[in-house]
Amino acid sequence: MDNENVKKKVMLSGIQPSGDLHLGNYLGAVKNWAELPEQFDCFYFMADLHTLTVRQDPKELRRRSTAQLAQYIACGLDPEKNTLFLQSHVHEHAELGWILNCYTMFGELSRMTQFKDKSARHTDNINGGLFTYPALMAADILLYQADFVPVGEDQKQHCELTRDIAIRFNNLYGETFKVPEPYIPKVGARIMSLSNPASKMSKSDPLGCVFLMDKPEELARKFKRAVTDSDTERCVRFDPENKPGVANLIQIYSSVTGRSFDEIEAEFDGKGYGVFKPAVGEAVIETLRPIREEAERMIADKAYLQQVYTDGAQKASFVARKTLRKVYKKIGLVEKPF
Ligand code: ATP
Ligand code: LTN
Repeated sequence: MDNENVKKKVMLSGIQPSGDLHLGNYLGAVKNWAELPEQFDCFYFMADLHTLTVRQDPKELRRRSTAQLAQYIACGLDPEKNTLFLQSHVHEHAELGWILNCYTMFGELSRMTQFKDKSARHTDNINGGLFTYPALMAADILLYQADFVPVGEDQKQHCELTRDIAIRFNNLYGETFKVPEPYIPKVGARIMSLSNPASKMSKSDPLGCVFLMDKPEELARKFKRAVTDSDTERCVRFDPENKPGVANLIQIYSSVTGRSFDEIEAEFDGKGYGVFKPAVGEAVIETLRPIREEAERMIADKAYLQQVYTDGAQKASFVARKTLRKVYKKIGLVEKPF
């Protein structure tokens, strides 16, 4: 069989448009995704339904959902090679989500650390969706018979639960779902907050966060202010334990320039933080400039984005529909006559 006829394995992931994409999302996730379509059949979506577990401003959610699509593309996710779509446009997600809720145990959901964290942070809105979120995430994955799910460490628990749900369902009704595996990239960079290098850079902590759409002046300011350490030697050395702020900046510089940690230490030998921090800022500015400019161009071209997410939803629906039909049949729902 030639290569063309070998069915590629399926890769699927999503990011919630609950904030704008940041450098951590890019270096730790989207940049790596862009290299996968040669090898895999890739589905990437904006997890807009998931954002509703926390109260959102409707106007902002709408803006961020399509802006995130523009940023995916600007980061290298070619819509010709990847299926890019909005979760809410493929109604099968919500439908299978409901069904899988009925195959997910209260005890399992109660053990999810993200539920515990988020319910501690939003005590005024501990809603049912926040609790049952992993069943919807399982639906996102299982609808596409995904083999691999590229996620960060914090989502591994949800991926494990997805596997358990798939196995449970398959045991009850026969082979229905592919049991997926988390896909943790070998060189996945974990980027920390510039203001607090002990916690990861995150949309929900905008203070030390470098957004892909930040203008160069803003980026320069953020890197100049980045927390380093009060070490008297003030030397650029990769020592995450004792110098977490500097190590984070070295990691960022290495990710955007491709230079090794040794090369970076040699480059800044004897130069101090006053030279190092602006140099990291400059390298990030040059990396993000074309991404921001391309994303801005697409955000202004609403018709183009609409075309991309329409095509994406159609392709995704085609696959999702097939799985959902199979599930309905297995569990005993009467086939829809129209
Ligand atoms: P939230 O603030 O809602 O937790 P987040 O900004 O931490 O969001 P996620 O939406 O959870 O980001 O993550 C989307 C993808 O980006 C995941 O694959 C995750 O591993 C990756 N990612 C997020 N933050 C970082 C980071 N600081 N370093 C590396 N990768 C990251
Ligand atoms: N829960 C993930 C976002 C997400 C996802 C998915 C990731 C929703 N559905 C399916 C991978 C596969 C998060 O909060 N980062």
